[in-house]
Amino acid sequence: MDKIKFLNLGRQPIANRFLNKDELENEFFYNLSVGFDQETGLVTQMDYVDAPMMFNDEYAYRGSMSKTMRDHFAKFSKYFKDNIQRDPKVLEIGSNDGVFIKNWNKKRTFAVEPCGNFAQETNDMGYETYARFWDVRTSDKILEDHGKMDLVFSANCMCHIPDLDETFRAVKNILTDDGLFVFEDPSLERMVSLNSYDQIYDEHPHVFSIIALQNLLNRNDLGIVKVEKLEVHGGSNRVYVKKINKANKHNSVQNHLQLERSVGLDKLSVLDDFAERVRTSKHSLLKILKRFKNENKKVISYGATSKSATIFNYCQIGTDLIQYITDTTPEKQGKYSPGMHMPIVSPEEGFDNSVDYAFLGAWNFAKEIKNKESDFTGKFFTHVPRVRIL
Ligand code: JHZ
Repeated sequence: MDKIKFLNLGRQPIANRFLNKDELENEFFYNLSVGFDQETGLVTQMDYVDAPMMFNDEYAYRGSMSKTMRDHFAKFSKYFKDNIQRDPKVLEIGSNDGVFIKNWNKKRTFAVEPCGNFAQETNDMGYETYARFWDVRTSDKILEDHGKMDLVFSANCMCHIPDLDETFRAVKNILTDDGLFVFEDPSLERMVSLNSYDQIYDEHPHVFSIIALQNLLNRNDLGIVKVEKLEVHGGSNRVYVKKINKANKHNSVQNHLQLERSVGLDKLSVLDDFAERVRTSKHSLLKILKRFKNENKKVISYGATSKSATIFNYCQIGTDLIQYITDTTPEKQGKYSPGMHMPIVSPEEGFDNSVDYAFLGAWNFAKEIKNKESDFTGKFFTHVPRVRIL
């Protein structure tokens, strides 16, 4: 790849590695900088963290923690069964805690999940799960065991895999001739327009534009047939893909490509401007936090997200500015946040009306959180699309 660097987010930890007290001393850090691949238009990190450092038996993120995501996958599964195929043979790549596959037939649904703790969990639920990384060897193995798949689905996983050529070849290998490959990941267009640079962390080596995906898929004999704009995870795209000889394009593909070209996502200068806005966002966030501190306010963060690991480490925000973080995930509670070592507590313990300001670490669930916390007398604040109190 011929990458040109446009953004440096500094020294960063493993974003989903929540630490015990005795682990604080020896934490792993790397430099997070982001580049633009001139050949494909892919926005991608300059250096990738080794996958087993991030995805292992201690992986803490649970996709089913939010009602928004549970409903989101149930809705897509119903749509697919009602409109495309009633009882397809399904493979999910990156099944996490089963939030997607639990909507499907146990006998005809298979999963790949490299984090052993979650592979065990979905195997126990009755879905045969291969505890390994997705590549051509894994694809060959599943092909041998179960044959080709009508639907290959993947949510928030394709953008986690550095080698996209191998990844897409492995998908093509296991798809039936008329099969659909559907995946969803955060959108570059939304990240740039919302200034949500926190979409970038170790687990997200790439942030996808449709322009780049089209280049990468086509060179692996796959073609995009449809693109849907999604509101989840701060703005994502759901991309429908078929083998290239079956890939009749829906209008949405051209519309998305046109939108991205009009914004200039195929130009480095647009990404340089974005990087400048990221630096401005950092200064504004630090300014408002210092103001709260001078006013003796109680400030916490809501949701120990991977995204907030990027923000807190890039802006060097620690317990002097934000006292602690609340999160509903049992695996994160009682631990310390990556890099800046802020304590994580349950909402029952840490979220009440003694809090003056709560930073929305999980800003992508703002609606769900505001509904749930309607009795909160303090205020939420966020950095998207600019630093502001809600
Ligand atoms: P959330 C993860 O990113 C990592 P993160 C991963 N790389 C990815 O791509 C995306 O997910 C999809 C908590 N919470 O989903 C639960 C509350 O405490 O924004 C979660 O820990 N109260 C796989 O970590 C976190 O916030 C609530 O009411 O940035 C949300 O994490 C709600 C709704 C959530 O993803």
